[in-house]
Amino acid sequence: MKSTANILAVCLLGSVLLNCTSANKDGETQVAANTSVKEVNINNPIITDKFSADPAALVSDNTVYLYAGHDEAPDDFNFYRMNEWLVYSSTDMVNWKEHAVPLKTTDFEWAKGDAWAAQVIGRNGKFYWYVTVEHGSIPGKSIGIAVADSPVGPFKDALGKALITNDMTTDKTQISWDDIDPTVYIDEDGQAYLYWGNTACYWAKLKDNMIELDGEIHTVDLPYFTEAPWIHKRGDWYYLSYAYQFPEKTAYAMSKSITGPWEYKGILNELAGNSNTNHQAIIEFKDQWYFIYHTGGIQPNGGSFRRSVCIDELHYNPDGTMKRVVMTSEGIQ
Ligand code: FUB
Repeated sequence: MKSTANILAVCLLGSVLLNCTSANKDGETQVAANTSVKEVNINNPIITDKFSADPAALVSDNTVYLYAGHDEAPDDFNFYRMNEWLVYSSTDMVNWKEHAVPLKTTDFEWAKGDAWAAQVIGRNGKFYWYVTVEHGSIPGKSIGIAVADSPVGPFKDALGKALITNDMTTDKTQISWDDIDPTVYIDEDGQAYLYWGNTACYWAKLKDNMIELDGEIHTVDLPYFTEAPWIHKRGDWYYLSYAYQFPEKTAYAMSKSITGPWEYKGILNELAGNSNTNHQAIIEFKDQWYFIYHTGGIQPNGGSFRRSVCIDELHYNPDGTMKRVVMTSEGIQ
């Protein structure tokens, strides 16, 4: 992967940073322009030696851990081929260190592949990784949980079976791939919530042990919900961002409670170029908010099934709504 800069762009910072007025020997006034050159690195995508997708991020101990699925589809194969997840860490959002592959679909004996979107959360010194995989015996996608003592693993199956299987939601949606894309949030009172879904957006409480549901599965109505819910909180607002329509944009809703009602607020990020998915994660780190997503930005073969994680800044309006993301090549400097 790339650490700081692999491509260097040099830009003149407005050309003139400081104009100095001085008198020459004839007494005429001259204006001398002091120009300054600022180096700008092309930091998006942040990983360039392999394809990476469906980012999720965790802040722990002054470090950001970035988790992604590994897009392994060959150039002539136009669907997802994903067998493992990846983990990277950074203390500045610019330089990323790759760690050993922390989790594969084969680590779940009951699963038969498809390392789709996932998210890690810490609780009581353990790190719980909620993953999407194809179930081996119950047709359809499912959600499993891995656990580790460190954010970089090693992770192992926490439950020995799926937490969510397709047959648990067929009363709500008939498709077999609706139980995907888990996002987890622990509220201030310690109650943990799992949101997930494709076509329908589901949520349920988790028990304190983080590996069992605590109550029934609910559905949230969101305009054009496709998939990829992500919950975050800023101040007293909860935010539920998600992939909207298909090809996907990112949209979001806000609420004063994690259980809703959610008020739709509009589009947060535009189509991710030549990738028909966009899959966002949102975190705050060292007083700056970040929007982490994927594009098909690595050429010539990047695209919907060979995606790459990118990061840009996220900003808010005074009323708490989020400003539309500006996807950049420069990323975080
Ligand atoms: O990577 C496989 C699937 O594509 C994810 O689960 C979705 O969010 C979409 O990005």
